[in-house]
Amino acid sequence: MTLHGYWRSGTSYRTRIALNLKGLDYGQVTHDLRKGDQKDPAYTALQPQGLVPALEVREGFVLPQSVAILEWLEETYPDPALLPKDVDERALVRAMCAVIGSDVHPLNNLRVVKRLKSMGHGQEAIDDWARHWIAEGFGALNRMIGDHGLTYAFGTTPTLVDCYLVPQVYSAERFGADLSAYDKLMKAYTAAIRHPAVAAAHPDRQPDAD
Ligand SMILES: N[C@@H](CCC(=O)N[C@@H](CS)C(=O)NCC(=O)O)C(=O)O
Repeated sequence: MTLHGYWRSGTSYRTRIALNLKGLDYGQVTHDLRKGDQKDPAYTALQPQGLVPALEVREGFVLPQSVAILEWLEETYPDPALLPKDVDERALVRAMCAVIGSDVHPLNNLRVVKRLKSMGHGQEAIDDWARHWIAEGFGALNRMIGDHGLTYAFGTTPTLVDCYLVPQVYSAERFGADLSAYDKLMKAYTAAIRHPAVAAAHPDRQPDAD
C-alpha cells in the first residue's frame, strides 16, 4: 500500500498512526502542500479534491478521506482493534473522533487559513481563529476523555480517538494554543505519543520532513 501524504499534514499523521498501530507495511509518496503539489493533475486523478491523504491500496483502488481510510483499515485488518466491541462504545469512539475530524480540523485547514489570508486577515487573527475552534473542541473532548478514558483517550488500549487526538495536539501547539486546561486530554495524549507505533508516525520522523 502507498500512502499519499505530507509530513506535517494532520490527516496524513492520523492515517500513519492507524497504519502503524495495525502493524502494516506501506510506502509513502509526498505531496508538498507548501508548493501546491496536491493540486497537480497527476494527483487529482487519484484524489479528486486535491487533498492529502489518499491510500493507494492497489492499482485502480485509491481511497481518499482519512475517515474512510481509517474505517477501511479497521474492517480489513481488525486486529488489533481500534474500535471497541460494544456497539454503544463504538459509537462513542466515533463521536469523539468527530469532535476533531468534523468540528476542529476542517476549520483550521490550510485552504481555510489561505482563504482567511486572501480576505485580508493577518497572521495573529488567523491564529486566534484557529485557537478558538481548538478551545471549543478540546473543552468538550477533555470532558469526554474524563468520562471514557483510562490509559488512553478511550479505555486501556489505543483507539481511533488517539489517531485523531495526537495530530490535533501537534497542530494546536503550532498555533500556539494554551493546552494547560485540558488535563485529561493531555494525559491521554502523553500516553499515546509514548506508544512506539504512534511515535513512529510523528511528522519529524517521516522521510519528507525538513
Ligand atoms: N476531510 C479530509 C481533509 C483532508 C485535508 O484537509 N488535508 C489537508 C492536509 S491536513 C490538505 O490536503 N490540505 C491542502 C489544501 O488545503 O490545499 C480528510 O480527512 O482526509
